[in-house]
Amino acid sequence: MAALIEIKVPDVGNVADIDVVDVLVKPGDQIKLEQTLAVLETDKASMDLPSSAAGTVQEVFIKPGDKVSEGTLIATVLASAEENSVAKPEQPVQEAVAPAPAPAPVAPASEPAVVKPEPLPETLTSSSVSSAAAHATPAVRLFARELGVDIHKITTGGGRKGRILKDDVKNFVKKVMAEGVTQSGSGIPSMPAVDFSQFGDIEEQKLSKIKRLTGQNLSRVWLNLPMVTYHDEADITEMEAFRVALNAEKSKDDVKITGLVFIIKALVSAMEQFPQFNASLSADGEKLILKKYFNIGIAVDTPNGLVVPVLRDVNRKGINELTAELAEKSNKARLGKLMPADMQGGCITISSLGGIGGTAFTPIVNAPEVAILGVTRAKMQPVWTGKEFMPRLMLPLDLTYDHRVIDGVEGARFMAAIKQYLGDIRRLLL
Ligand code: CAO
Repeated sequence: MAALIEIKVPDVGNVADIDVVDVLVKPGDQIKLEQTLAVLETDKASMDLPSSAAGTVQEVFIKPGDKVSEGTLIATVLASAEENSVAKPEQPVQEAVAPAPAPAPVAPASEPAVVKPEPLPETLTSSSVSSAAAHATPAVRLFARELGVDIHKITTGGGRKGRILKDDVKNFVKKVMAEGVTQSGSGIPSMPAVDFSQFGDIEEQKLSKIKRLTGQNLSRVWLNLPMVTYHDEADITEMEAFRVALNAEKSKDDVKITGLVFIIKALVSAMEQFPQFNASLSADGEKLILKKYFNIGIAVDTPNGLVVPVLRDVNRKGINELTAELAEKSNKARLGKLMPADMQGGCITISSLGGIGGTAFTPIVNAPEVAILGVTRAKMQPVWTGKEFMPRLMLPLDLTYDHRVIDGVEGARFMAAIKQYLGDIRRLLL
């Protein structure tokens, strides 16, 4: 014969308004005697509320966030006489109240209040809680809650009969955090979704594949590399005069030489002088892989997003050859005709915004390269020679480097070398 048993909060020792932090059963669940129905928490202790009856849960009257006191109705359980030696099936419902045993506090009253944890990755706290009570002591449950871990997500425990131990909780956190780092590149909390339509009209535009991939790569680099950007200016007055003279010799249909080609040559000469800039850090971070080839990536703006074709063996090529190659590769890039091989094997990238403007910016290293050179618009400036102000064409340069590989002083010396080559391009011949 079955009877409906009301399960109430027992005498908890003069404490009222206890927080319900977890409810572990729902209507329809089959529960055993002593199975934990809910987890309660005061500011001093956490306690499991065991069932005083076995049977089928009919109704649950509390939810996480509620406050309960002695006598608060927790749930009703339909218990059969066979299942339930504690319940008295012959008693009427109203009289069949079987108070649960007093829950055992897990922390002494003198312990500090439980600190509410910061939100953790969803994988740790997911609310898809199984109704089965996890097999763990209240102390381990408290520990899990302090870390923001939903203990029901730990499927196997290392203790006797699969009991979840503190070490199981720690291992679970380590595993989830490691997975989070691999998946998102950071393990940092994700940005909240915002419904912008609540503020006005909006239109959704799908990102191009290039933009999405570039975004992922840039985020990965941003989070993995400690980057420093160093700014300086090169005096390109003479270089510009030479460039203008060279272009004047060209016929109308020839591709014109842009300042970028000289910058590429100057960069490579500086890389020859400072080999640590023509290098990559090994994946384990233990070795520097020095490259004996000089391939320069050029960031090219295209309608689909940013792409970086690579000019190969720049040290062996002259200004005219590089001019033709830059024009060909940047055209191919804009037409979306670059092959993967055209974009591989770069040693350092140049990001030039000089055609547009700007005074400085902080480009992001195109890892596994260790540096990137940013270029903005050259402009005539009065430069003090020690005796007088002279009008000089000054080119702003921005060198971002991976600080794990390049020291600040090396960065400054490398930039000084680039400036020297650009300031007197005859040095490129040396
Ligand atoms: N200062 C002053 N003028 C400059 C200059 C500079 N630093 N750089 C270029 N110019 C001038 C050029 O001389 C040219 O002038 P004319 O039209 O009078 O000949 C004009 O600006 C346009 O140059 P350009 O940009 O077409 O040519 P480029 O060789 O300098 O650059 C390329 C080629 C492919 C790098 C460029 O077209 C481009 O795509 N730039 C964008 C790069 C980019 O998106 N970077 C990513 C930033 S975010 O990481």
